Amino acid sequence: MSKFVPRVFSGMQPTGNLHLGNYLGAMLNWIHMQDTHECIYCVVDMHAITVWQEPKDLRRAIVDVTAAYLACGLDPRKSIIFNQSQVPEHAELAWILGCVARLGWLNRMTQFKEKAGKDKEAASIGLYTYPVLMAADIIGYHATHVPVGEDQKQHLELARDIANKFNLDFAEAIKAAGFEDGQFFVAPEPYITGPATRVMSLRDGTKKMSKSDPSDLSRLNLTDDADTIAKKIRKAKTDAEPLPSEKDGLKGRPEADNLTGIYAALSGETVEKVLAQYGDGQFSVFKNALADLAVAKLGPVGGEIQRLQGDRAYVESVLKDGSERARAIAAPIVKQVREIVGFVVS
Ligand code: AQP
Repeated sequence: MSKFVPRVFSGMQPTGNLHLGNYLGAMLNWIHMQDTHECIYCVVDMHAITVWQEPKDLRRAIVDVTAAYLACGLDPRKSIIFNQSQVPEHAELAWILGCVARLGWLNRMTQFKEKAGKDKEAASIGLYTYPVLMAADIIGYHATHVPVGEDQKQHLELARDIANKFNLDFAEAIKAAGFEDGQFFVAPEPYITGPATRVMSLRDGTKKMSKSDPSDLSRLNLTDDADTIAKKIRKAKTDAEPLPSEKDGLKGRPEADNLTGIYAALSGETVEKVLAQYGDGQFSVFKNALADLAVAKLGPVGGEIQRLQGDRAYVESVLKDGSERARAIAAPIVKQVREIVGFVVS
């Protein structure tokens, strides 16, 4: 049995409004895990600045994303909710882990390649080292489980590699510090599960739904009103064929596959059942039903986000309290890291 207490850590970037992909891919698991685990949920503002953010927009986005966390059902009495930059141990540990991680490991990260695009020379160094900060976020709390969407799988594997290499590189010092099994860091387990671990763009079924997509029509934001949700679903790209009645018929049809998956995830039904009901019928009938369902599920969340955005003082108090509680966990762990790597700690 592991000596590490089960502990959940995850985060989202305040780079815009939370969307359906964030909600189905990560947030639903976050909410459920609050009842079974000690949970730490972070607004990762230091990750956000790996691409340019207007300071006043960033400040507002941090509050807005926190409001969305709370509106979705994260409860500050059950979970620690905070913004990353208020706990300086994240940055300090990222530096140390950056000296453990290998260049070759980072060179393999596909998200950097996608985000940096053709002009890699112009990308920030932070965008390149982003996965090392993410490793520090997680292992700096000895977190054992990380609920994320499918797109984060590779970064999680890197966090595991960094944790294991640290344990190996410093095995003697770790034992000398009293960890007889040589395990200082725990290699965190990705928790990628649920009906929609990869929600795709409404404009292109081969691209993931993302906050940073320049087209707002590509995503359903949790703050969209009923008319906007209905409009986006009506305009969602589809192909010329009707929906198939069997799951096999979705192969090679990314948009139909995505919309069916979204319906199934929101309704709690299987894809087979959705296709049995809407297969062979007109796409417009299915889209109307999907719009009604999305409005019913997301509408109340959007209303609550708006209410909380009007109570900025409360939202900021949640972050302040959460940051103090987070720091109380991270600071002793990072202090031990300083000792293990050989710094003089006075
Ligand atoms: N489309 C998605 N489907 C399922 N899960 C998703 N996640 C993000 N998009 C999807 C999961 O949500 C959590 C927060 O991720 P993020 O803050 O990196 O969100 P984002 O929307 O991907 O943000 P950006 O700023 O737009 O980044 P890029 O441009 O990289 O996509 C994570 O658990 C993620 O897996």
